[in-house]
Amino acid sequence: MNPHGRQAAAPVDLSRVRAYGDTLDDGQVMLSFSLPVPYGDEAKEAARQLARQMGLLQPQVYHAHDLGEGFTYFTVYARSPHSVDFTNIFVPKVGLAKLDHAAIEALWQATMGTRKLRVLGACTGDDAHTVGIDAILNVKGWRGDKGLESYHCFEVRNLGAQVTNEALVSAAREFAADALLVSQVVTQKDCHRSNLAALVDLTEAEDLRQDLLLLCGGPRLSHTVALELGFDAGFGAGTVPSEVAGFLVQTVIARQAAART
Ligand code: B12
Repeated sequence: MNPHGRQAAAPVDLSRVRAYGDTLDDGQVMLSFSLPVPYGDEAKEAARQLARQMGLLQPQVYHAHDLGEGFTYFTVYARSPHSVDFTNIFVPKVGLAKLDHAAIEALWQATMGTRKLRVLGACTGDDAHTVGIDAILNVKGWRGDKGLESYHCFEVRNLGAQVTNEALVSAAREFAADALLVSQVVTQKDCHRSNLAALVDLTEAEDLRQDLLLLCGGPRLSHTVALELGFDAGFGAGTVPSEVAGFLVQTVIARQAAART
């Protein structure tokens, strides 16, 4: 017993972790979805049956809401019999030292002198969500962390929204960019994947890929997805500019050192 009169927590078997609701290993999960059927008892039964087909046990419809026009929204509580082996999980990480503004500037100046690292940013394809790329690039920055424009070591150009891959690559050539920073927020029908993969293809076709660091970011992007798509790094929700600045400076310096040896 602990001081609160509760049973001491049982040790967790990390090789078979299950969802946790009320008690360890009970497998309880909550799921929400909509169906294109009118609200009513038949709709709730349809939601239960669908949950069973997903492999969930004892599904209960906790909440159903009439969305109108023949659609219903559900929250279903159920038990999942599945587990994962947490000891066997590997997630690629950007993995470089996290440096603050002053350390980033000092590292660049000590190694590269007065040359500036040229950064070209854009929100590409049909995507008009510029707040994310602005948060990384603009002087004001994000969450008290100043954007790349506030660093002496960067020369930043932000092309804004709905930039085609062709226009971005053409601007990269004209600007002699060291790095392209691409934001993708809309992910409907996986348009972010096809658009980002097409950019990689285009930089290869234009014989620019080896001269550029390709970074992408957005709330549904990760370093893993970025690597899958042929980018050098990916940054997700909550990224602050200094993480990106640190990655850029350390990677360009490392590449330059590797090229010399
Ligand atoms: C503001 C907003 C808009 C504004 C955008 C204004 C503007 N100038 O940006 C307006 C009203 C125009 C808009 C329009 C639409 N929107 Co909208 N919008 C949002 C909203 C509410 C906030 C987005 C935002 O600004 N977040 C704040 C920023 C700071 O966060 P962030 O983008 O994640 O960026 C951070 C990281 O991801 C990262 N990052 C981002 N980009 C990059 C790039 C690099 C290189 C790096 C390193 C890091 C990085 O760093 C940032 C700081 O930490 C979201 C919902 C939400 N709460 O997220 C919906 C949302 C993104 N919109 C959505 C949709 C569907 C649309 C529309 C299609 C709606 C419609 N039917 O018309 C249109 C699309 C327009 C278009 N052509 O793109 C959906 C997208 C769904 C999806 N998965 O695809 C969302 C999620 C809403 C929802 N729940 O359905 N939208």
